[in-house]
Amino acid sequence: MRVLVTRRWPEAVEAALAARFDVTFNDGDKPLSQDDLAAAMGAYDVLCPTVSDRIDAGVIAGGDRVRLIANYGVGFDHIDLAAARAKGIAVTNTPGVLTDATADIALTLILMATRRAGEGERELRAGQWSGWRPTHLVGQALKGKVLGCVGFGRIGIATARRAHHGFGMKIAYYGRRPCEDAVAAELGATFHPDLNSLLATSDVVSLHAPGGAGTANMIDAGAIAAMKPGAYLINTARGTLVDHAALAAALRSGHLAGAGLDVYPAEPQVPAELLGLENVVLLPHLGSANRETREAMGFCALANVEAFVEGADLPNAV
Ligand code: 8YV
Repeated sequence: MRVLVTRRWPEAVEAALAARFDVTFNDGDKPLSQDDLAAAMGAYDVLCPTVSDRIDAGVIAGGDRVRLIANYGVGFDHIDLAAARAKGIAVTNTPGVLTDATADIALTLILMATRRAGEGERELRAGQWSGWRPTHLVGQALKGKVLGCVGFGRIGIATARRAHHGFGMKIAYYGRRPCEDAVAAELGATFHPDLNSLLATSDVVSLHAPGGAGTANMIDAGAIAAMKPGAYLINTARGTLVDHAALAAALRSGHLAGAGLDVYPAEPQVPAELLGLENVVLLPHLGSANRETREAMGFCALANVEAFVEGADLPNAV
């Protein structure tokens, strides 16, 4: 059983994988090229990609040996599922294990944006801090403000829990259907079946919808116009959800007070119009980046590979 892992994984997971399978880890900091990925389809039985690999129809057509694509990560919009399905290739992901880490980064961005922490750090490091004064870098409080979650799955709910129980925020959400009664009761969460209605009511909007064609540019110029003046936009989901030219315009005009982003449409490129703006916090896709989570993601992917080899039901088929 030949397995290709496209990036280096935490040591403990690599050791566990290497003990069971003939595994190749793509060494180095660079993702594999599209040609390398296509060639791998004919040379390996299992491919373990990450969000930085585009497993499109061209790659999938590259060979007939791969039978399982075990993604290291929960989002799978970088994998052409229809092309995989057409060739009978199973696809799995790693849900659940990165919920807390990603919700932590959502809160990091909410706090950094509303308390102007990035601006303050840049000012201090540039030697421009002139000392404490009552009007210096004054941000906004979270207590009593409305957090509007666009998407209310595991990560949306975990973000809302932190914001509500930890910071006293009120919770509203938009999604395909209302959440479980127990969650709604715990958080006092208000369901908005209409996106613009959620946007109009939220002081902080946090995106937790999957990427892909169905959600591309859902936060476009019209949606941003529907947001409350002085609101904040937070994105830890996928960059493709947002029209960044419209976001930059709203940040420049002051319609939005700020934004916090961890993801971008064509990573590692960051939309140039954002780089010069003080009121946006820009992180390099850190959502799942803590040691425990990255290990758990690896062991979750490994469990899927093992189940596949044993002919058992795949724990996380998508
Ligand atoms: C992962 C993510 O680190 O799981 C996801 O969907 O976006 C990340 O936080 C990344 O995808 C690794 O493949």
